[in-house]
Amino acid sequence: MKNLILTPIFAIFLVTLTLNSFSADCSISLEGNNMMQFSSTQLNFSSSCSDITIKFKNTSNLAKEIAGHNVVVSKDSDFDALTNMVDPSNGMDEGFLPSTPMVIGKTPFLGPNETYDLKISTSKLNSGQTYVFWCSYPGHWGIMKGNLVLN
Ligand SMILES: [Cu+2]
Repeated sequence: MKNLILTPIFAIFLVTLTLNSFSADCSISLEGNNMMQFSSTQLNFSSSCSDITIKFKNTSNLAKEIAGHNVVVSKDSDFDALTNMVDPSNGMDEGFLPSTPMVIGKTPFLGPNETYDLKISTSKLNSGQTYVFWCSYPGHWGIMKGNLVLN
């Protein structure tokens, strides 16, 4: 009698476990809006992913030259050094940032309704380390900043 009850429960548990591993969070959508806000302040990816993708869309109606949005991924401990390197002379496609290993991944500045899939190999990320994603448009990163973690 005991087995008759436990077997279906165990079967449901196994199915749930299998479905979860297939739907592991390896790709997450993110938007930047007119109010200088990201749609999330926390991005949780699964450490089982070989790479992660941030599917970014700028939903603002402001031209990228006036207030573009992008996504930069770095260690939180490199954030201050990187914001000090922001210089428009580096160009919009580079997010105003120079080439530096402190940038783990970045997108160009996007204008209204533009999208960009930022893919990062998880070999560049450690579980338990605090990473941040932020917009490198001058004046934006005070608000447009969130945490990225591998769980
Ligand atoms: Cu921005």
